[in-house]
Amino acid sequence: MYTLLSGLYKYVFQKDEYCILILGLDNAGKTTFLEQTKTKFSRNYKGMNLSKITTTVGLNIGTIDVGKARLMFWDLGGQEELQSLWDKYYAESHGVIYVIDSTDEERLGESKNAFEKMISSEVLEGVPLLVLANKQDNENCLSVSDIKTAFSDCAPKIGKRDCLVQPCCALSGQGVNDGIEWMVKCVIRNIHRPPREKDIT
Ligand SMILES: Nc1nc2c(ncn2[C@@H]2O[C@H](COP(=O)(O)OP(=O)(O)OP(=O)(O)O)[C@@H](O)[C@H]2O)c(=O)[nH]1
Ligand SMILES: [Mg+2]
Repeated sequence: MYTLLSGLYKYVFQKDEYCILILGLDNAGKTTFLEQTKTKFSRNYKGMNLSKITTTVGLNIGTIDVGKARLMFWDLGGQEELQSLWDKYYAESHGVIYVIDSTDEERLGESKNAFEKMISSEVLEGVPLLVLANKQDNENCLSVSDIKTAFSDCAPKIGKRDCLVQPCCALSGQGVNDGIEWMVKCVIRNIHRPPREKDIT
């Protein structure tokens, strides 16, 4: 009886856990996005004042539950000297959210280089990629289509893995739900894909 009840309890309440990396250049809006995500998806989370967020040295961690999935986020610092730490987390990750500052055309090339280096890692092969075109509240920002064009030569390296470029405003929360829901769907699908299919992609 105990076994039956504990099995039922686990079936109903146990979550499948997925680790999601949040990467991108410094000032892209990664920590703001994480805070906004926690506020939107955690019932009792009292969000911090977004204007008080300062540059990340090291990492921020956050967890949310979406249905039967538990997402554990690792938001890493994006400054140049911290980017060398990103790959230490690749082996553990089930998904990557890459944040781009759509108002910073000057650093778009730098962001593309960091993105290209990240997706070139064999360890991340097949892992779903959510690219956030952040700061869409600025009327002079680059559009999703501008960003896709600027990143177009990354396409062969992205290969067949799931990839979505999502317009977003981390400050207001616009695009956050859509992005997270897409990521949940993809990580679940990816983990249940037969290994042979994963090898091919
Ligand atoms: N206008 C606007 N500003 C934003 C948005 N998202 C973030 N910011 C601002 O961008 C700045 C940097 O945000 P952070 O979240 O600290 O950026 P980060 O990517 O975590 O930076 P590092 O920790 O240094 O890697 C802050 O001043 C934010 O308020 C957005 O959607 N719109
Ligand atoms: Mg940060």
